[in-house]
Amino acid sequence: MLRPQDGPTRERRSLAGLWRFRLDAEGAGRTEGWWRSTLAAAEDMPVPASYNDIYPDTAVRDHVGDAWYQTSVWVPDQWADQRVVLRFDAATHRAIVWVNDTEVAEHEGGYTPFEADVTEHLRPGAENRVTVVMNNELSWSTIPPGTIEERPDGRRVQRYFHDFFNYAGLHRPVWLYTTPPAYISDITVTTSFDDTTGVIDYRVDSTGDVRVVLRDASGSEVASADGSAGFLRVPDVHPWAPGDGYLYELEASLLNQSGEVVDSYRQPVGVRTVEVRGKQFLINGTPFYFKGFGKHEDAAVRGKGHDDVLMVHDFALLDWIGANSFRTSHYPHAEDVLDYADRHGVVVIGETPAVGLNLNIGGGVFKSGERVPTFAADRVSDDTQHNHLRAIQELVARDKNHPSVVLWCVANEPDNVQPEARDYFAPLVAETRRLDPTRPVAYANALLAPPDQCVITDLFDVVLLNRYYGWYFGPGDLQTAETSLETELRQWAELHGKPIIITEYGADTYPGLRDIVPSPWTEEYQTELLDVYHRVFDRVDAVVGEQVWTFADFATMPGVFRVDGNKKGVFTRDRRPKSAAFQLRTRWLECE
Ligand code: GCB
Repeated sequence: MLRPQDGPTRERRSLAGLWRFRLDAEGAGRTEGWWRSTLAAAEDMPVPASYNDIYPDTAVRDHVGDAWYQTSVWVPDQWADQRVVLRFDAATHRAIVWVNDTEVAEHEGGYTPFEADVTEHLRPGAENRVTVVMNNELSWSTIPPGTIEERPDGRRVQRYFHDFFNYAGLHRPVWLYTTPPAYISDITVTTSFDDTTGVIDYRVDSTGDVRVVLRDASGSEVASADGSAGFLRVPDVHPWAPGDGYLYELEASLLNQSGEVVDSYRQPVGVRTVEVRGKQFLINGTPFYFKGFGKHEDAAVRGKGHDDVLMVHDFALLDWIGANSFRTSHYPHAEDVLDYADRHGVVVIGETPAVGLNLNIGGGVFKSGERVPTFAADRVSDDTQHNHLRAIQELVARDKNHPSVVLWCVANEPDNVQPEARDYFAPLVAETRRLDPTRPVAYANALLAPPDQCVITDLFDVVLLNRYYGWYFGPGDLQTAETSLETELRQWAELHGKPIIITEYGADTYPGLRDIVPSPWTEEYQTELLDVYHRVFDRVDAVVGEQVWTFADFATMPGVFRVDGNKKGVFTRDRRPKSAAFQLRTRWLECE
């Protein structure tokens, strides 16, 4: 699915702004047909944004069930002979959409786009009603999973096993856009090198003859070809590389029988390769060391609402601190973010929303006592796997052309010890590789058992480890943390001989809490813990990356382990630096 764009044959209109909004915990709107008229008793709701924190009201923040959004859009007369598409960059977690009185789309999965051809349902030269019923419930079959508890007073409360607030709503842009009736529906590019020549393997999905032209960043044509699939060769290519987001532009044109252009689409292309060789992770044949963060989409008031202001600021902070990469924990981030990463040479680990597939961890906290099985007919089961597969398919379909994305992370901290985990993951890994043979595949591993008890890591290309020695394990004891971490990393390296990226390490830190003798929650403890980990990473050559948990403090569900959310940020939620920010900046800029 191509992102909407303006061009000689296409036009787009953003539906951002204030929509009518109404909560519907009882689900009355579906039976009463609320899409058929102007939404009654509605309040204003900005789009894009999560709805939870816009009004200071627990009924909104903790809402479970349906929520209705509605807007009106003027469709110009000139669009009458065009194909018109309604596209949601995301709707969390599921949505049904109506245009005027007609249902046009249904989608589940809160972080990937969906669209509908609404040509037949729109009235050009008139106002048209767009109504969406959103639902935020998580169950055993959803990705991520969750359960709903009913309280004695009848209230329904959403529980979940992951450690970030269950924000919901229209988090990302919504578009109405046109294409000609005959149109280009998809483009796929993969790239390689033949010595200093860049080779672009392209495929254009459409219904007719295709011509492609490749231009460099100055707009000069460097290659062209006829046909819907083929290769373009660029002598003396300028590769896309970490820190150098050089992009070519592939213009694909769909031609009619007289050779006239009926549709065209411009696809940015970064020429680069990714390879895992032994214990190394190579980008363009050169060993790459990941420096950066696991990062959430999260901000005060907006929740997970996409915001260009915060996006540009966050990338500026990544640059300031000397980071070269981040992981889109724990779901695909907005497409604008990946475009930005492409253009600025920032390396991305792209993750699915498969987080919380582990009943031995709750809200980020490890449970003690007997191990609880996660994979079972009445828990994470075939239905979950089916939805997980779809989440992978939609992620790869969306992000396959982004040079910044170098690795697929198909799950965060799943139960990797229960034998059934292998049957669950093997088909998912196989499908990811089939969909995209060019990128390595991984999952992020939690410390549940020693490496030799893990039943899934050999299915993957890279070992991603989230580690909390000195925090959840032996809080306050950094000496033991240092030896335990080193021992464990050496075991992984020996057992698998694959590159290891530490995708999480860190400590909750209350900003401004200081101490001469570092103790948990102080800024000094956070910096000292990071120092301990860095010493170990520098001694173990299989370690090819360090991504601190986390970039900035973020909202979580309430709990006694969380003080106004998760405080492991190197920046506060409003992006002020803790001491650790200066420490990381020194380390990361030094080893550039
Ligand atoms: C983890 C999870 C992450 C949590 C973090 C924590 O292992 O992957 O989602 O937020 O720990 O701080 O507990």
